[in-house]
Amino acid sequence: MRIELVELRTVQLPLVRPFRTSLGIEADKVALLLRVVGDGLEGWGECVAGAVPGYSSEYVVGAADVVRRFIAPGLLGAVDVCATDVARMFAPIRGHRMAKAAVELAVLDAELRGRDESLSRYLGAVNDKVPSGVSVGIADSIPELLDEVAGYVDAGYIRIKLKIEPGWDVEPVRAVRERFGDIPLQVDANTAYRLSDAPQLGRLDAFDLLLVEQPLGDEDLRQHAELARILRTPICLDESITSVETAADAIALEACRIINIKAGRVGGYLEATRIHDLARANGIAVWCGGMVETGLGRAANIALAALPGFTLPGDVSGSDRFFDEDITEPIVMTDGHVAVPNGPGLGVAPDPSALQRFTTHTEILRRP
Ligand code: SMG
Ligand code: MG
Repeated sequence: MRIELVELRTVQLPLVRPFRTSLGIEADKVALLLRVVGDGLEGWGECVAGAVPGYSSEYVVGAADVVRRFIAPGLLGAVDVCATDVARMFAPIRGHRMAKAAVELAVLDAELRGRDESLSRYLGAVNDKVPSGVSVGIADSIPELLDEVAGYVDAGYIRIKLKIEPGWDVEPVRAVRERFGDIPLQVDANTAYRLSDAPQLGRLDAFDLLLVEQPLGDEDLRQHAELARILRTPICLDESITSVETAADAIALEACRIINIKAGRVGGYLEATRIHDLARANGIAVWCGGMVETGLGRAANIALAALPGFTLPGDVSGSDRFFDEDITEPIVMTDGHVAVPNGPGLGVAPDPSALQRFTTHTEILRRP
């Protein structure tokens, strides 16, 4: 398509409850949204960078700056842009995968709408609904955690993920196991441990967890491989997997048995499908991660999660897990599953009034 306009829009949505991880606590979701317009088409993308560079080095204002200064001029100056060209076009800009992923998604959404094809079909989805897991933040006390988990179990979520950190690991896991029995349960440390914590992490082996996600630093592939030889619980990598190349290295090193795929973290949905294919060919299970996305990114994640290698439930919860009101029609979890959107492109679009109310900043860039 010939892109005429690029819109950068920042939204801020209050969370239904603060979300605390080993990285910090957030009471609002701040997201950069991108809109591209051209050839009579419109496409939306959501950038998963957070308000602060905690989960990764990217952050909302930085991502907006990269798009404004280095990516939008390329998009607006090109005769024709295809979603499959975006990664190559902007490869000279190092890193900034979350920003690039959002751009690629917006172009892909517009293209797919133009030919009336859904993102799920384009990516190779084989399911029309996917199992819904939920990620539970660090609580102030075990009783409060159990109350929160009970709400999700009652609502029908079929897998629970507990955020952990040193000082909040074995006891919450034990309490959840005792109260809820053998529900599918896993934990996520967001890099909070060191290899020398292996004995403490080994105590989690008693609880038959599906996996322990990213216990060590994002650059510690070799140390994860060492930890994997000590733990019985399978290691799943999240932050460490930034591309198909790092996925290949992690697999070769036996640093993980499972990969959490987040399209934003790896530079886009196309790279995400390559990691899916590589993992599948190597007998590595994958599941779809979440970044507290609005309905836009959430819809795209559900499409990805419907690919055949996604054999574990993902962090693909209903919009109401995080938001009283979303900027799109809400994603609804029913009977432990969310429906894979089948409309053209993302299959959802922002509601103009909700979008307006949650917008904190808008910027429009046009073809010179
Ligand atoms: O979208 O359901 C969601 C959130 C899932 O826990 C979740 N994401 O490391 O996997 C992860 C975290 C990253 C976001 S919190 C910084
Ligand atoms: Mg994680």
